[in-house]
Amino acid sequence: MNDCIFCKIINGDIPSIKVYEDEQVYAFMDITPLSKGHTLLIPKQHVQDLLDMPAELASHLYRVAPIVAKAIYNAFTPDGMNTLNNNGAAAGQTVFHYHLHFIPRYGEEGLKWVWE
Ligand code: IU
Repeated sequence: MNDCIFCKIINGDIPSIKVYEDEQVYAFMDITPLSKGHTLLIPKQHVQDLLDMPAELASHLYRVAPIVAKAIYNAFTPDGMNTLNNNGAAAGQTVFHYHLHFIPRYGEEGLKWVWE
């Protein structure tokens, strides 16, 4: 999709820090991280949200999710991690290309819910 910022990241038109890539998905560091190591995993195919995602693609993306999570644990050694995705503006979605957030949590900060 021409005006989609995440499609531009996948195409390399906008730079990003890559965490993982294969034929179907791409993971990169969030540009405004909620915590150290905040990463997004996205399908290369433009899919607006979870409701728009073909089952096979969802299956592949969630097969990759533990690989991304382990890479973040290895690199940043957090104490815990939230994984979540927002679907629709009412749910807080601001970029309308599906993305799964990986938000590492550290010590006492891990007990606070910072999604406000
Ligand atoms: P949301 O679930 O749609 O609210 O999350 C969008 C995320 O995309 C948010 O964490 C942004 O910081 C992130 N992001 C990014 O990493 N790079 C960008 O160029 C833009 C948003 I625009």
